Amino acid sequence: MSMEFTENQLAEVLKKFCVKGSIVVTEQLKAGHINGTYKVAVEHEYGEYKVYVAQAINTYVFNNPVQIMKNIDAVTAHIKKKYEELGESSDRRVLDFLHTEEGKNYYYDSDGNFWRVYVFVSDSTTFNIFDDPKVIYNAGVGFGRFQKLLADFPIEKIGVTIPDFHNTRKRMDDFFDAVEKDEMGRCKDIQEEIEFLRTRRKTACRLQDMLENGELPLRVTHNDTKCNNVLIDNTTGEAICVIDLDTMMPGLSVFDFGDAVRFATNTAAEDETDISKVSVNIELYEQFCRGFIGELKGFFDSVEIENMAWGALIITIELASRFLKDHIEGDKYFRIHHPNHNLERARNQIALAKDMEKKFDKMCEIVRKYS
Ligand code: GN1
Ligand code: MG
Repeated sequence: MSMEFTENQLAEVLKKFCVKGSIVVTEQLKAGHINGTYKVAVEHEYGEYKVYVAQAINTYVFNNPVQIMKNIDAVTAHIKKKYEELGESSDRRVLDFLHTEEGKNYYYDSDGNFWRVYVFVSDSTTFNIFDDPKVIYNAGVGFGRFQKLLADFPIEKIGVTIPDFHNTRKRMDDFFDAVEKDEMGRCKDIQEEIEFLRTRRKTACRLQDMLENGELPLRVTHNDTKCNNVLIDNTTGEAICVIDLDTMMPGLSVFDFGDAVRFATNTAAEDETDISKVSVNIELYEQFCRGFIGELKGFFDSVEIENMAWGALIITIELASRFLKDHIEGDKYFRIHHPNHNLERARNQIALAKDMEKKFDKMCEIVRKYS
């Protein structure tokens, strides 16, 4: 589905969310692979400027967007309350969603697009590549604090927005079903990658098995902790606020840890095609552990601690399978910017998983050091 919109469409959306004034700058934010995201600066009366983020939800991926907005409402209200209880300001530290005249935090436009708008957090940046140990430490603290703030959020109050999102057994089954069907005839050229996933299929189920056996606890988790989902303060370099709350669901803490590690400790971008550049930067990994696990000292069960590094490896294998499946099926899920983009992403994740396998003992040791 197209996630490109014109300035006129954005103006109509902002009007619905009661924003008065005229758009002066529009910038499409392209880091996410799913939703359509625009940063819009508006000039209000008396020359005052305000910046918003308008997002069209990809309803091919999220077929119950109203549930997403309900979850977001509950989660952001909870975080605000927590800061109040701590006697701290929640200003800039939690996303502030606008409401329509009817009091809703979403709006369906005349073409059926599902929109939401929030206030852009001023003086903040997101990183797609991490090279500064301080910043990655702070990102770890940011995700850790987020988990802590939600520790007493009632799990039954959060609805499932994508069923089986990190059910890796199902992900693997779906992948091999797609290989079987081979609807675009692309499998003949990717035998090596398919073989890699075949040999890791059993490993990939480890944490799902543990969840089903009751060995790992279900928690309220973010499930998409790519480190570009934590806003970093331009001045202090500290984490301000966690964003992209669409996949907030009951899940495994080890995957929140793992997905952050997968993205931020990669020495190359997620779609770098020169895979000799792809590896886990252990120094950055250590800083993330120090931030995330250090912030949550005493919070995790010992089984979770023992399985953190597994979370990183398995989420990387899972994402490789998701990118490759989408390539096999004709790129319907992840937005691509050129042909074979999903294949390139999958190869990158496979290289990363292989490097994690090599460094696995060290990765476990570092987690233990900070727990
Ligand atoms: C997607 O939208 P974005 O880029 O934050 C995906 C994640 C993947 C990620 C890989 C809902 O996240 O699961 O890990 O791409 N989100 C969804 O870059 O599928
Ligand atoms: Mg996302």
